[in-house]
Amino acid sequence: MGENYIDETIITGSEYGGSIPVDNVQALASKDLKDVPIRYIRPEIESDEVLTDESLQIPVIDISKLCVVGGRGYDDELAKLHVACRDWGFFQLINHGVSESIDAMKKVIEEFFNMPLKEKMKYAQTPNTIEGYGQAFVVSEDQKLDWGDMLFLLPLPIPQRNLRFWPLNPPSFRVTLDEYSNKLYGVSRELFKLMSINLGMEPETISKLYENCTQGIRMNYYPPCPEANKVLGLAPHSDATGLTLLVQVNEVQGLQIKKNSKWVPIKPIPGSIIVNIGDIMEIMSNGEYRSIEHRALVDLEKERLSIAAFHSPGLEAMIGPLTEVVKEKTAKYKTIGAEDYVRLIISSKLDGKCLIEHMKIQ
Ligand SMILES: O=C(O)CCC(=O)C(=O)O
Repeated sequence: MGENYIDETIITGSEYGGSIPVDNVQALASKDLKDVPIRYIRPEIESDEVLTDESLQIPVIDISKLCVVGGRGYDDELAKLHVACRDWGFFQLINHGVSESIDAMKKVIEEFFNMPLKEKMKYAQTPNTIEGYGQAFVVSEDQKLDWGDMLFLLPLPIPQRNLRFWPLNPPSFRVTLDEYSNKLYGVSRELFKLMSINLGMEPETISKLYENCTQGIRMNYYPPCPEANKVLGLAPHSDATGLTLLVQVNEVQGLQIKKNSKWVPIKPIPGSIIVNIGDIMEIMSNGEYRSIEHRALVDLEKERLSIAAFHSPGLEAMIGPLTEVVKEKTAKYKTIGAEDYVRLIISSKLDGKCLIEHMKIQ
């Protein structure tokens, strides 16, 4: 199994620690390397089984059919959403109505990563912060490294934004990210409503917990790699947060999810949002919905970019199975405060689904 990936946090500010600085991968990749440094090589991936059967794809949910309760196609699509959350933990969302924002965000993020290193380094992570430009959560000197750089920001809650890490270049970056954050938060709230209904609760039960949502947006840049089949852009992990909305920026594929111990390559529908259930949603649904391990591969010749928006309840929330879901059944997970949950993320050297194992009641 892969290395530690505390990749999605619900953390704000500096108090929870940061990442050990390592080489910029984009700069490394531009050096016409013959051999990739050993810290990026992952011998274990050679023996991983990857499904080549293209008919096995995650469900596609048309959210336009879910706008009017009881409207045409509503019941079928709602049932499909429930199956997607329960049996897959991943689905593609189409007709979401936020395409303009997504296109604008794709453009600014491509522009940002194409800028000279010196310009990007103005927004570099600083000791003890998780926001900024750099790499995700390197916690030891001998840890294997991902073949990718990222810019990670926390747009929500708004009062806690740290604009020091928000690029001023390209000039439209900040306004575009602000709009993107707002639109994607809106989509996540719609989904929470539908999931609440599917879990037999009042429509607002889940979204109320996300009123003070912590939203992290992680923009990933994976340069081409001369040994693409030996490295990983992002090692296997499940998202520690509630719900992730992921957008692939260009046409280069690389996302794979784990299903029945095999890796399934995902083919994003152009314009779609890939949605996945995070650990918090698995816990709150008492295991009815599952967070799924996934990873990102890189390409031999082309760069790949993606944008992941992670949504978690505010720090005042309790993380545990919802009483409305548990009813007379047994709670399968512990209940702890969101701040303690964050500390649990940070203090464990996570491996795959290790965090959720800590939360399970044995
Ligand atoms: O690049 C991708 O497709 C996956 C990104 C991802 O899983 C993440 O940022 O946590």
